[in-house]
Amino acid sequence: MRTRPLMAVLSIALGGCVIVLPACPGPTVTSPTSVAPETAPVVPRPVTAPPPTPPTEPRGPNPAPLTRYAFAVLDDRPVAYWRFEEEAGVVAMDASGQNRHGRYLDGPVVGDSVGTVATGRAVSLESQTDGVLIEYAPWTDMPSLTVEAWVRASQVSSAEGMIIADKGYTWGLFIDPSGRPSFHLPGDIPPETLAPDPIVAGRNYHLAGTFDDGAMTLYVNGVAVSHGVANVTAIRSSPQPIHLGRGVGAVRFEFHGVINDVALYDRALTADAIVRHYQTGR
Ligand SMILES: [Ca+2]
Repeated sequence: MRTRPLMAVLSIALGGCVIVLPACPGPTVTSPTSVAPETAPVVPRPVTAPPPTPPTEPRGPNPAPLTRYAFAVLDDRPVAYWRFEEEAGVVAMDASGQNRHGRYLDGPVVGDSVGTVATGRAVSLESQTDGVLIEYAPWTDMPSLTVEAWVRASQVSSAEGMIIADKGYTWGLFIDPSGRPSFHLPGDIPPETLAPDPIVAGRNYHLAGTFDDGAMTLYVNGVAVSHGVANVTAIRSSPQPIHLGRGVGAVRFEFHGVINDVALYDRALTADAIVRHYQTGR
């Protein structure tokens, strides 16, 4: 009977693995020449390393420093907050820290201003199609709501009215054809709230609309100028995007002028909070 060579026996017993080959699985024997790169001491981080970015800081390639107005908004915990501090690109950063970014449509002029230092740069919308789009997401379905924005319109009257901020067929902050601000649920005529006076072209305004259990209020420069009662007690959910400065499905309702610092909250802010925002940002 022939006897298998010892190496062949080991090879069979170990499934074809030969102990002396470095490619075999099992405990690793490290050659002396590979020690240096593998075991080089870890250099501790310098004590001056910057701390992690707080969650409320805006994310992006060029985050703008927070203004006192931005702090006032963030103190009231918005669900989304677009400051329009970008100077280029197509992303409108959400400063709420929740990454609910928007997208600039059709090349609006970014980096403009409504003229107040507190609110910084803004977005200027003068063509029929420029605006900002925030794609639908479940967070946009809010039974109670506050929407606020700074605006400086370059024209006030229009054929159909001008959208400031709108969630299609759900709610809208609007300038009606005669130039009067409105916060309404689309389709209801007359609108639930409507300012008694038109805005003036070239002037800055802080506008806010609130909805709570069917009660709707429109604020202009911190003053509640119109109250209304909706035919629902909770804003319905709908898979519609939010859009600023224009309609989405057609070239309609285009806003002409500058929009700045649009914030949304999933509840009705108090009158005190809204006047505080106006006073801080004007
Ligand atoms: Ca801004």
